[in-house]
Amino acid sequence: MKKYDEIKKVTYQGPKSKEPFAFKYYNPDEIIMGKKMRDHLKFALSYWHTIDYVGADMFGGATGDKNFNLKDPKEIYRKKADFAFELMDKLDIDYYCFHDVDIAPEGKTLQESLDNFNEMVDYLKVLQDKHHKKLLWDTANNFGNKIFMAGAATSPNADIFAVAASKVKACIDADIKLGGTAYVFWGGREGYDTLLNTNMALENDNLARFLTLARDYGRKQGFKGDFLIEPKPKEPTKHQYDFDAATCCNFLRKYDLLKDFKLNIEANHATLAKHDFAHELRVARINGVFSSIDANQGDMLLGWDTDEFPFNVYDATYCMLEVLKEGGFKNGGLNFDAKTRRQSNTSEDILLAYITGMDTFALGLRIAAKIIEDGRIDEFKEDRYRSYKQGIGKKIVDNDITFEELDSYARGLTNIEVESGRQEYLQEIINNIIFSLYE
Ligand code: XUL
Ligand code: CO
Repeated sequence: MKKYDEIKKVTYQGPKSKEPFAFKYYNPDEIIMGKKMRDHLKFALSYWHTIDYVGADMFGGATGDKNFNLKDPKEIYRKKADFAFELMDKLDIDYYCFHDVDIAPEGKTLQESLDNFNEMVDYLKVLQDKHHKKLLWDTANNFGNKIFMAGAATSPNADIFAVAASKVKACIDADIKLGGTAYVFWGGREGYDTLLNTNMALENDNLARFLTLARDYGRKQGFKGDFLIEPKPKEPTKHQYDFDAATCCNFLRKYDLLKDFKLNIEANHATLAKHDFAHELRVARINGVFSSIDANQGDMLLGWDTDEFPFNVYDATYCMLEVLKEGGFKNGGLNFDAKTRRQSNTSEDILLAYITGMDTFALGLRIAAKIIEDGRIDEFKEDRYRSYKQGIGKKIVDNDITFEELDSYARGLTNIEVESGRQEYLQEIINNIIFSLYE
């Protein structure tokens, strides 16, 4: 197998290619349903695992090294940034995203950390202009440092609320400077482990206060993008407040934040909440809060957040079907943790993880487009609800009926038939489209 340095650019070679460092399905400038694949997919490189993760798990330390034989922390982070943009060039990825602590070393004080961060933001600006890349979103890591052990906005200590605000403020400023189109709040440790020590009402109100203050600051500074919540049901806390898409919608509605906040749906978080990935996307869509996707998948047998690079074609297909039905990404995109496995500890593995993930979603897009063009699934669904197009059904959806009228209508019914849902037929259609795609 070729070495990382030998691979200058990963190009599309089509499904018959056996070249490991080539796309088999992702052809960035190919038009599908009137749009380039790159614009449908809006791939974003996620900094954290790609650039910083070195294979450590709960039972052992690093298996890789991302310090590039350097000692000075500032030099290391500059080199990491160079590496990130080199990767984006090789993979033809247009966007990236990061946490504050991913891009710069943490200092001994908050002030020192902010200075390091701002210095690196300026460096990223130089790199993104030089490499013609765009920031999709950034976020503050308000969960790693021990001061956040009891949460950030939901910490029982108000000083921590202030520290968290200072970090988010710096990230919003950076987002504006780098032209990001979204800002992400993943809950981190905003949740609890036991009700015995938790004032849930105050913590929820404070979380809403924090998001409102961040929104007000961002808008005042001219940020026009989406503020995003990334739902997750558990991990690190036993119960995360942003449990799933429906819970987040309720929260946003209760605190009057729906105008500015949408969701960043992560595949692995959906399954941790015992939902399909597509379920979470659909809930977001029907509530008008779909924006962006964190595409790494989980492992159903493990049951924790494995953040694995995506290779499940069915999930990617149903995901891209939701994205197409939504009319595509607007301020959001599709970011990858693409966390290589602990045993995959080389730069080649990072490329291979991205190639597999991007090809999986490219294939998902191609299949989803075919499902729409084929039309059988949509036709079936449309026909299944035809009773709401006329007569009593039409009156129901037009809100033009009373319970008394329904009662007298129902008493007059003599022959009621509920038709088969035909799930078997529909699943066969999906398989048929998938497996005849390259015949
Ligand atoms: C954690 C997770 C985060 C967010 C950004 O489970 O998914 O990396 O995507 O904070
Ligand atoms: Co995520």
